Amino acid sequence: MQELSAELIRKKYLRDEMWPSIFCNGCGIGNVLDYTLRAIEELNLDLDEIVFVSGIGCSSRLPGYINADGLHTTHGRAIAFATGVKAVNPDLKVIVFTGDGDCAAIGGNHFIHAIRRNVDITVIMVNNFIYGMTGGQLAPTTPIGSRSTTSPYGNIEPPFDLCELAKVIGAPYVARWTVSHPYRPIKSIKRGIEKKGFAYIELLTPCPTAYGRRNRLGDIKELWKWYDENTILIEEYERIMKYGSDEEKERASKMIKIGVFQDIEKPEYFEEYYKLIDRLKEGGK
Ligand SMILES: Cc1ncc(C[n+]2csc(CCOP(=O)(O)OP(=O)(O)O)c2C)c(N)n1
Ligand code: SF4
Repeated sequence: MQELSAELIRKKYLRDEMWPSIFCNGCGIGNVLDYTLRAIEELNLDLDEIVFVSGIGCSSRLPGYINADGLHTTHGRAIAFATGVKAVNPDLKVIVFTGDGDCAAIGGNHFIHAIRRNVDITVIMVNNFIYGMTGGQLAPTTPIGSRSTTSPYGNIEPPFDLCELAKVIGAPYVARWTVSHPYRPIKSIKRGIEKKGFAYIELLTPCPTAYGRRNRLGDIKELWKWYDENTILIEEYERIMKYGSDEEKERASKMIKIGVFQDIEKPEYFEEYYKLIDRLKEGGK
């Protein structure tokens, strides 16, 4: 496998006519695209085997940049469309790009039911803690105390932890990383694509324009550093909660857990569905 330079990625995977991108300086969404394409390259997949699906939002613009079949659908409905694609083309790999608003607010119902059914899709959720595209409204993931256009005095709503939610509903693969380090997101995206069943990969992604600026998280460099300083590996969190001092526990409890939350095997919905159809065709009940 050849080393993938940015130039090679562009030639092999991207639509030239879509350049330059709409993303602001310092936005992490381009990294999400980069890591996804590197995962695809490492898995040696052909773009013809994949369909990219998204809703509406800055992050949902991603399928438009890839030289592959894609569906840029309606806000919140990416997972519903992806389920439809998988239903009629079970051999295709279906990758969803969705924002935290798209996935957890208007799209929350699709999220929980696709996991409950265990539909074989890979959902890459770009969590920037905010509605980026529409100028910075509160999302169900906005941390307590954070400012947005609709919480100008600080958010008082407890946020969803979508990894914990996906885990308890039973998603076979659940992971969260920050985009500030490429290796672990790429590894998780590969694992997610290979997983038979619903894979949820959440990438904490800086949005300097709608979130960082309003919450005074500093310039782009400081903002990206914030993600390293405010996240903790699950294993480290658990170690501290068991053996750490009160001070360490207090500090760890304020951090966002990153890592692999779940990696299990279970029956996939459309495999079961087509087995049932075959049984009925053979005259079974
Ligand atoms: C049915 C519907 N409701 C609201 C909107 C307006 N809208 C467009 S994008 C968006 C939120 C985007 O936030 P998120 O999904 O987190 O993506 P980001 O832009 O942050 O990547 C909203 C509310 C819409 N397009 N359609
Ligand atoms: S508004 Fe935020 S999420 Fe949207 S492109 Fe700009 S930095 Fe990225």
